[in-house]
Amino acid sequence: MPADLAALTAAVEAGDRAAAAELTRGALEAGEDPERVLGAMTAAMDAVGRRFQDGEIFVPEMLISARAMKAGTAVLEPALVAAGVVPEFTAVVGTVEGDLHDIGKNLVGMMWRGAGFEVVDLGVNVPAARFAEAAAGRGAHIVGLSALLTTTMPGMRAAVEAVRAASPGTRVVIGGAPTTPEFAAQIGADGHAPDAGAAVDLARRLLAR
Ligand code: B12
Repeated sequence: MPADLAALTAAVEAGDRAAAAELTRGALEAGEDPERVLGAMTAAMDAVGRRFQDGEIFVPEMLISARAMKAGTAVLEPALVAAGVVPEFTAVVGTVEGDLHDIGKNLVGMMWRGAGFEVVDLGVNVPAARFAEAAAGRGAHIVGLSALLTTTMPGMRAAVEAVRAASPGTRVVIGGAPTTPEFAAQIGADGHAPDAGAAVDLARRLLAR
């Protein structure tokens, strides 16, 4: 039912958790294809990411939309599993060793989930070897490293090297306030994104076949 899906997109964009869950339930009960229901929510997160990049909205609004999407996907998940819809890409995210900042990393993880990726979140203070283990063990297509401290940025180089050694085909991208595209190039990462919206574009670009 297209009208319901448009309402679902609007609910996620507005960050209305209850409506997102209810409209997801309604769409499924009406026999809507779970993949199209997911697409309606992904479209909302794409719009949110663009508005964030354009400076129209800020972190709190993005978090609220991401939570609404989470409420919808919680309802949708059993239907997706039953329909055999598997995420096309697996991503590993984490904040590098010595660094406890996780708000930005969480946003990137949420936006990647919103883009339909399976996201394995390793948390904060993650040693290089743990990124490598997870990338190889989960067959990750992409690894996202976050650092907010200049003192923990060197840990990104170690993590890039460890992932490359364990899992040569995996893309590695970095972000966090002190990082730059130049630093990403220096440490051999595949890319850098300044915010969570751009992280979606970057991942899609790198993983495009
Ligand atoms: C909140 C905060 C904290 C909280 C963290 C809580 C938490 N759960 O994360 C607490 C209080 C714990 C904290 C502690 C410390 N902090 Co602090 N903290 C901040 C603060 C104010 C905000 C960070 C934040 O969440 N920003 C909002 C998010 C959304 O933005 P973001 O993280 O940059 O993420 C975006 C992008 O960078 C990008 N991104 C982020 N990660 C990734 C990853 C990938 C793969 C990609 C593609 C993109 C991407 O996308 C995100 C979303 O758009 C910053 C100041 C600032 N303005 O950055 C200082 C700041 C980072 N902290 C700082 C410092 C010094 C510390 C402490 C050392 C303080 C102390 N003396 O104890 C400790 C260190 C603790 C540790 N070992 O990590 C300094 C760092 C200075 C430096 N150059 O190294 C800053 C810059 C403050 C300052 N101006 O001095 N901090």
